[in-house]
Amino acid sequence: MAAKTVNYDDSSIQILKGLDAVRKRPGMYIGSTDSHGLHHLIWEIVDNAVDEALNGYGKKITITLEADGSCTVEDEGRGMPIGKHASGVNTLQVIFTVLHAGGKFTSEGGYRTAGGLHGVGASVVNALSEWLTVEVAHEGKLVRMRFEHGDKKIYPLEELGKTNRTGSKVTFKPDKKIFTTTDFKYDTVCERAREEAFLLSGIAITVIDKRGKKEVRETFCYDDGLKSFLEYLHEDRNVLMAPVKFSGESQTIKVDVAFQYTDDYQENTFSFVNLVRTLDGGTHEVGYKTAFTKAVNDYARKYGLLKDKDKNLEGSDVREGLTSIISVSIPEELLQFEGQTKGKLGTPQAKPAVDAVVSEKLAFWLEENRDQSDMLVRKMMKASMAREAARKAREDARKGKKTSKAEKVLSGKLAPAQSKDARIKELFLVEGDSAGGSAKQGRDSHYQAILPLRGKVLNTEKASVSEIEKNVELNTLIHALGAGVGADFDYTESNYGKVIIMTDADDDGSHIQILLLTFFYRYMRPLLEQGMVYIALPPLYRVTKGKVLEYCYTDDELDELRRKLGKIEVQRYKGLGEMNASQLWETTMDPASRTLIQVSIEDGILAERRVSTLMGDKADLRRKWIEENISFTLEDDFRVES
Ligand code: 2B7
Repeated sequence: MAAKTVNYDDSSIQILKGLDAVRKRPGMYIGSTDSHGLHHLIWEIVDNAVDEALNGYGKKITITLEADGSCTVEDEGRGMPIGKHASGVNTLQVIFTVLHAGGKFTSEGGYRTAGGLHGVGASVVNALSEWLTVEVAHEGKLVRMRFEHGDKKIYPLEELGKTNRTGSKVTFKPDKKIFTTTDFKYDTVCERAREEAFLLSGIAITVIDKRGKKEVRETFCYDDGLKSFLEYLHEDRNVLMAPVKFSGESQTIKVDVAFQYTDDYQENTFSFVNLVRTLDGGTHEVGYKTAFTKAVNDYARKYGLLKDKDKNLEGSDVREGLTSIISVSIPEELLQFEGQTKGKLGTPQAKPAVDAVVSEKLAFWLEENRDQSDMLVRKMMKASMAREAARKAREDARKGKKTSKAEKVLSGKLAPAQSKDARIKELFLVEGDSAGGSAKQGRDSHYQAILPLRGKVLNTEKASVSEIEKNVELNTLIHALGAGVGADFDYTESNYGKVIIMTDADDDGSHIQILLLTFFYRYMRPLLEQGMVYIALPPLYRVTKGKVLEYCYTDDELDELRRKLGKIEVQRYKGLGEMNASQLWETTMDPASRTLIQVSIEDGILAERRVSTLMGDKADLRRKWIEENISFTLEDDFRVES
């Protein structure tokens, strides 16, 4: 981020560094040079267009993925400044060739709202592009400028003529030498465009893809964005009320929050700072939660729903089934982020600001909507009683009955590992008893434990905690991990460092994977967030030719082997059960030769929608979703890494 005050030496060093610094270390400026970094280029440019729109100029932004692999962003703002800059050159040239030029132009009394940590601007995009053109309609003139490899070749500003409209248009072609991929993903661009449109009520963002045979386009525009956001998230859930939204401003911090209850058990909070997601929360979330819990308790006491003898409702009771969106805009000078990935807001002022808005407006809303409020408080009291009962049961268990219960649940099912070191231990969840038997024989029992899964795994998307606790398979799994479940789950207490799902490579196997992942997503999410869940990849084929024995894990590998070896003998594995213990060890369990797929959550919002669509109780939506996403594989739901 640009320093607020720069002395002469600093600024001249910056200019001397120029764009080569960006090309040398692109990661420093855009995070990475993979697909993620590539798409970042688009958002850098779009951020500027969004800022212009937020300043009140131009409500339409268009992003076009061009046939030649370039990307165009267009707005209907005032048009970037095109006059001579103090330094003597054209202002457009400064914008696109001087690092950190951004902030200096936005001092029109407003502050940069869009963009978060990497808000480094147009020059970085130019530096990482083979070429970039900018067309500006400003104060009656239409002009154009072109750059190649950033500042390597700068064409003089061309005057194209007169115009009576205003706006800016930037087209850039990402540099193939810099990025590991230069293939923009239409869906990725749409997802983010939709999210920005939700957060920016009234602004229309259109995404156009001109690369295919047929042009595809979608426009995202919401009059009441946060409410639409909740409707989108809850499309296939049973909601208990219409979405509620509060807005306000406190000490230069703008606050928008919206919430809605569903009949689910999970709480979900999506928070944003200056349009950027704060995955790890921070002071704005704390302010929201504190105020929410207090307002509800005050209401419940005032109307005698909570009696004097009753304890207050806890935050987790209040938020059971609650989805919240918290969006704050904070002036740049107050911005402060924390944590390893800088995904946590540290700005102290955000807590009282959000607290003030929510306290006042929620208290008012509760009073104005007595029927709904009473219904919600009764639901929260039920959650509170369930929590108390669970706590009591745990306490009883701790007083002596625990070990016997865990032992009873696990006896005869789990083949435990000998080591006491959780970090090296692996828990295999194995489909079927026969494969479970081979796995038990073939494993390294020092650190590998086997839990065979019989019968169907429960669809936890539709089940309550008590149903889950009664389910034998999941109960066994919970006890084997020994780290609790739901709100009580603590991954640091896990008996295993890796949980490995091992199923047949067929439809049933994928279904079991999805059911287990759904359970982890809903009830042990930190396990996924910590990257502790894996999927084992058993081979599809056993190939022999004379004395040569090889295993193939994909059809491509098999084709490759055919090309290499000519005529071969191929055995197709229909299931894990067809392998004997030593084959299973060698191909699927031995760390020296196996392939594991690590499961992680790519994007909370997408995962949320996909999990609920796939596993929810609205079968028609599920069918529609699967039809529309024919390429459905696990990778679509959960990002997987070998
Ligand atoms: C800080 C740099 C980036 N800027 C302005 C004015 C308008 C304007 C911009 C923009 C992206 C793709 C098409 C202000 C210049 C800031 O100063 S950036 N429009 N659009 C944009 O980047 N779109 C501006 C005051 C008076 N006139 C124009």
